[in-house]
Amino acid sequence: VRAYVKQCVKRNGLLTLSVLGVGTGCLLGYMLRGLEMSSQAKIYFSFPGELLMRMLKMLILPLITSSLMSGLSSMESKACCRIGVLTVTYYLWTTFIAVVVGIVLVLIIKPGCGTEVESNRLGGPVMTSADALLDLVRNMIPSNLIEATFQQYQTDLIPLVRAQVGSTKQPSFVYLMPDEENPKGHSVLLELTPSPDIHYKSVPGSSPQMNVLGIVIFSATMGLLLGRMGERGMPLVNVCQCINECVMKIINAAVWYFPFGIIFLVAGKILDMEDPSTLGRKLGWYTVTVLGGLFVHGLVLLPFFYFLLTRKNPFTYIRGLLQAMVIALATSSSSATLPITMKCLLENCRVDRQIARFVLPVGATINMDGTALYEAVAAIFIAQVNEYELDFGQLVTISITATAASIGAAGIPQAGLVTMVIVLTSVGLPPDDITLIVAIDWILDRFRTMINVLGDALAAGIIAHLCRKDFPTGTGRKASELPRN
Ligand code: DAS
Repeated sequence: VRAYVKQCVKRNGLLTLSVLGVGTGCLLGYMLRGLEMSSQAKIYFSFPGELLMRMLKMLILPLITSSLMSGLSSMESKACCRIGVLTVTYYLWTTFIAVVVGIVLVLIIKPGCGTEVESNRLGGPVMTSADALLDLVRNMIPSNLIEATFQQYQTDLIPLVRAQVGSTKQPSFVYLMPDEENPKGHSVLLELTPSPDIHYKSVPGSSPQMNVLGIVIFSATMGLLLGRMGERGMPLVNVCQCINECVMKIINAAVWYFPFGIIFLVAGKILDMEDPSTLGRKLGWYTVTVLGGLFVHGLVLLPFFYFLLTRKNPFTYIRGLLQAMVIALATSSSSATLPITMKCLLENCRVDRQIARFVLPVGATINMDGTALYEAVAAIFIAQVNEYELDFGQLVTISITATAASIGAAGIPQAGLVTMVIVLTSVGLPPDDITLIVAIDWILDRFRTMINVLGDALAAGIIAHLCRKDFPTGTGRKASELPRN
């Protein structure tokens, strides 16, 4: 009985505390909104939440590199290819389905028709979707790994940068930063150039975002090559396995801080948000459409695919993922949630370690069903607000570019807002019309991140089941029971 109670507290106690953390954070945030805190006070208040984000981000790089390199190096090549093809096919298929769900819902509900939403267009040159799509390829091949660890290439924001800083030169790196002077205003865009005259100031609570896609591509390539080096590669494989085990131990220790950090992370966000009552009038039906689409895709279609392909109860599996989904809701970053998703998969869902190590890092980077659905809905919503009739060909273009944009979106807060430029420009819509939906984006971002994480984790369970013959360890066994490989 003692062991069961201990296990129950370990698995559910943390989840309960995390859910209570989100609730307490919402309550605290609303209570403090009336106090009109100074921006400095807000930075101090949000500090415990910032520590939570930094703990999670700190683990992303060692987790992804060690997981992919140790996971792929121990797979034999045929199984590796089979899993790779199966994984990417499944990801593309579910992302496309998510986009179709979004398009059908937004065409039925028509949230943008008759909606009075002011758009403070910044003007400036229209960014072609080719530039943004080129970002996708640039980020796959980082010019050097140190830079990739700290910076993600983003030209999508050039029109906004030019409009705000009057710059005419081509910025190389652009980041959305909180505006210190006007915390309620939209972000200040800073620009980095690779030349020595970098005029970059670190703003508390924000930091350059990692180019996870580049890290994943490099680590997967290294893992495949290591696997073919036989004994010669074993020293590095062992190092990766040790790093991976240490990262999982750090996660097990850090998770008990999370409920406390979540309170201040959520409360800090609520302190800054626009008055919900004004948002409700302007963007109510848009929010309903996005949340409705995420619900249909995440809690109806994906579980149905899981049942169809594994003949197992999807909701038992999803119950094991609740901790990761709560962290996704609190952090709105699937990359930052990755360590917890990995922990849930191995300990609660008992997915084969090798499969989890490969499918999850790739999924957290390129599989974003929630983001794809959101970008399709947002683009058509913006077209409706502009009374711009989209024909069938343009809807097909939106479905393709929303899928591509979600692949290119990093697993960081509001990444989907940035890559939406690809979708808008692909059908001739003004890219800076994203200002129509910025105010509500931070809430919707949390829910679409939750669906992104859920989609990655369900994919790992499906792939593990379909490839169980390739792995004698099979699924359903505790990670600790798996042979050390
Ligand atoms: N916040 C992103 C993520 O981490 C999703 C998005 O911005 O659309 O998955």
